[in-house]
Amino acid sequence: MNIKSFSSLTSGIAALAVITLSSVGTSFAAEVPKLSAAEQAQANKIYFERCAGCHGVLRKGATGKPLTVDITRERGHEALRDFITYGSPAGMPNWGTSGDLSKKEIDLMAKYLLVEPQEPPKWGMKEMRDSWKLIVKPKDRPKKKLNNINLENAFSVTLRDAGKVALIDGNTHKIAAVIKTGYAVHISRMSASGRYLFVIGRDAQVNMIDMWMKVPGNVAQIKVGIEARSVETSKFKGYEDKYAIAGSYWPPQFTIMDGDTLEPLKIASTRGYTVDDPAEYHPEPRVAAIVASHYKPEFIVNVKETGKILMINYKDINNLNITTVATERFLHDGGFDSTKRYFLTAANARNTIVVIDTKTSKLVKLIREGVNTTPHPGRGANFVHPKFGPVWATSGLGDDQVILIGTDPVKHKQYAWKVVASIDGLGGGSLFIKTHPKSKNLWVDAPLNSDEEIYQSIGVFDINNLDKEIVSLPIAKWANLGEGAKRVVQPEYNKAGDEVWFSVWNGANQKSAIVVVDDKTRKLKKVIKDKRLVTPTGKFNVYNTMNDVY
Ligand code: DHE
Repeated sequence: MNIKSFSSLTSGIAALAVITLSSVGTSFAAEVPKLSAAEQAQANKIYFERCAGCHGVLRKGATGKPLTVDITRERGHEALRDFITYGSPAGMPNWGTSGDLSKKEIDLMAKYLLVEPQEPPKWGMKEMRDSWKLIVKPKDRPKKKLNNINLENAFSVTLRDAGKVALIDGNTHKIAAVIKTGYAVHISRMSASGRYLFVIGRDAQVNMIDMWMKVPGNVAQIKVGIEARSVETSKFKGYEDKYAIAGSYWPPQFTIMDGDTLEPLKIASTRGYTVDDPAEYHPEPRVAAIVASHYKPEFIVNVKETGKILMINYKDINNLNITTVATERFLHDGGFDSTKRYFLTAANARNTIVVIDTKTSKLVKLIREGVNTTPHPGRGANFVHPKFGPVWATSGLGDDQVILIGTDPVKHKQYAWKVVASIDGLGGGSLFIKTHPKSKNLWVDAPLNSDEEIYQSIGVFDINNLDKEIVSLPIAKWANLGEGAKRVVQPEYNKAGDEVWFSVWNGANQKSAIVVVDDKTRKLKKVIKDKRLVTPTGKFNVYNTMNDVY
């Protein structure tokens, strides 16, 4: 395989599709199907879009089960086909009965899983530099803000299948700009000053958007790999806006970039031994969540498959000092406690919450007792419980429980780093939970639940009265969009904490919307509808994101 031939490829899918062509026509064991070049390319595309996130590029498993050929060949074509069609209560989506994949596509994927996975190409400094575009040099950028958008209350909204973000003014509820980003765009993060917005696509394209431009737009762009999910910026005092970091799923590595230009400065591999077994070398330890420490010049990087958290000190960028904390495997997402000193993150396939002290760069605790099944916090939700004091909450994918963990080791020592309560949420298949320091509400979604009434609604608790049953609000109904799945996903507050926004996530050819609810009355305030709002999912309020308010 010739690496040079990939340097011009712009999307991960294309790269994944091309690399397997060389394997077509090679002989496999008799029972292993032979796929044509076109079938391989199509299956690669589907696998990248639908499967790789949970099962891994090399199919070694993480949130999803391993799909290596020793396992798939044992299962056989029919069992694989049925599993893909109907899904499982453990969280495998029902790709067939949901209508997402056709019978023909499922048959192809069942065959594809019987064929040995191919390793995608590497993506090093040369490929990165070739992909790097400095669209507007720092010296040519505005010297002051040139637009009327209330930037601190703007929202960057992921338009997943459009490969764009919409910048919505939180005061007027109007779309201020729609900006092209990477493929199947995933999350947005802010620079510490709030001037620059960083967006990462699943194809590992990072876009840097200048919010001071008359119409905010891209000033730099780079591809840090072939598949990625996370991006963050330096936030420690004295290093504001200095560096950006992006974690890749493939190749398994992280890249530190110049915070003004996205010029790639340092790449480091995350390959290594797992925390379970010092003899188990993992070839694909993907980078999941990244947060920026407020206590030290450090990035905190979750390495999913090895179960290690890297505290990367960026003080001396040429001599990176990395503290490796052994925790638990399959690290996914997480966020800070209300003091921003402790990082709480889910090793979700191990039903564990890991607590890291960012001041000492040490593990505080692996919390297992009382943790819900497959916790999925997003960044979690912080509030003061009447009895337990400050707590951090998460919902989960595998059951309907919302768990509260005490986070105050000084004044509420007896509750610190323990699951102090587990309460009935809206349902399993929950992805995100949110509150705001000024609010008395705790909002919980369940977009991956199998019950339509549940996945089209949002649940809300009164944080001073958590014994009272959760109240369900029919957000998708309020949006009145016509046909489609209309999954309600990710609550996000405005800066003032008096409005909460929800995405009503429909198919790419169907109508979607953002629903704004008055936080105090829990009544509908506004439905933002616009044909440009294609598949809205995550929303990132500028002020809350730059200050880690959640
Ligand atoms: Fe995400 C955060 C990975 C599917 C919406 N998602 C994250 C993070 C990771 C991750 C590692 C934490 C980033 C950070 O904090 O630095 N997501 C993955 C996957 O691997 C997975 C399961 C499968 C895949 O193939 O990508 C996946 N994610 C999804 C979706 O399908 C969602 C619901 C819709 C979408 O837009 O793709 C989705 N993920 C989000 C959102 C966040 C996120 C909105 C940020 C939440 C926050 O509050 O910070």
